[in-house]
Amino acid sequence: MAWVIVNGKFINRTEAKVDIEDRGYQFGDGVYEVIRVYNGVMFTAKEHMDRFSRSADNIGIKLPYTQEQLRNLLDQLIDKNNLRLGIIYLQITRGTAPRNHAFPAANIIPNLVAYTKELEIPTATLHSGVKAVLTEDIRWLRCDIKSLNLLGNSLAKQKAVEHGCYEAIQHRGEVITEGSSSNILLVKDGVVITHPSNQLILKGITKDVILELCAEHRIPVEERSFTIRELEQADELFLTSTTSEVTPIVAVNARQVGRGVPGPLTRRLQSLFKQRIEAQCGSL
Ligand code: PSZ
Repeated sequence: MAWVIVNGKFINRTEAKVDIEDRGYQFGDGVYEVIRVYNGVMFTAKEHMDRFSRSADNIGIKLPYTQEQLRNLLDQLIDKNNLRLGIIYLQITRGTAPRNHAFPAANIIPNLVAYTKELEIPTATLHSGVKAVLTEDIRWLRCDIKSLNLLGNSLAKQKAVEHGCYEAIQHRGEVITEGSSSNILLVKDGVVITHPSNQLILKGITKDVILELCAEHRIPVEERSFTIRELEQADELFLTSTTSEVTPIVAVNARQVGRGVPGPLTRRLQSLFKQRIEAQCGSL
């Protein structure tokens, strides 16, 4: 049986229901996290808790638990579901109230849910790399908030699928922002370049681990905006996310990146990333 958490209670997946006037359902009025679990242990749990608190805070939702209480609930969920390798999905909405754009009264009770899913490490794409397409970034200007409103991201990903690609790389005019559900990093002359974590992108936890690893290993990094043209002339390109880890991108809009195979620095960062996971969660 699959257990889920609804407002602090453990219930059966099939018993969990959403009210039609939940503001998450009607307005996308909520925020979420996806947390990777390796060997039954959450990877970068603290960073995910911090970002969840920040996202909720940014839209004026007060979390009903401390980070420690929440982490404890999620650990219990992992145990009850015997989850070894997979993800936790966690979301909170402003709550249930008669439909009105403006926030309901301050005493509204937020709805928090969490569930788990088994998920393998994507070894094939990590090894061979993936193709991507470019698409205009049509999203709002607070992409730093991990909001439930994913229509822009979803339309971008659908374009990728229709082009036989794994990911859509978004750009605002000439500037590359991020993937539909990933951050984008390029390598040029040994330097890792990626968009700064401002309001135009999500501050990816996987990306930040990579930037930390770069600092530790004296790999030069530039956090700055870069253009479509720079992306086309990159030596190496890769995307990062909780589930895709460090995935090489070997073609963009059907043109090969560098030599058209995963590059040496990408490979090195994949290996350092794996060591970091193993240090926190045990051997894979
Ligand atoms: O399972 C999936 O498809 C997942 S799990 C996490 C994501 C997708 N995406 C996270 C994400 C994102 O949605 C956007 C717009 N930018 C960057 C990222 C990467 O963030 P982290 O590394 O924190 O997962």
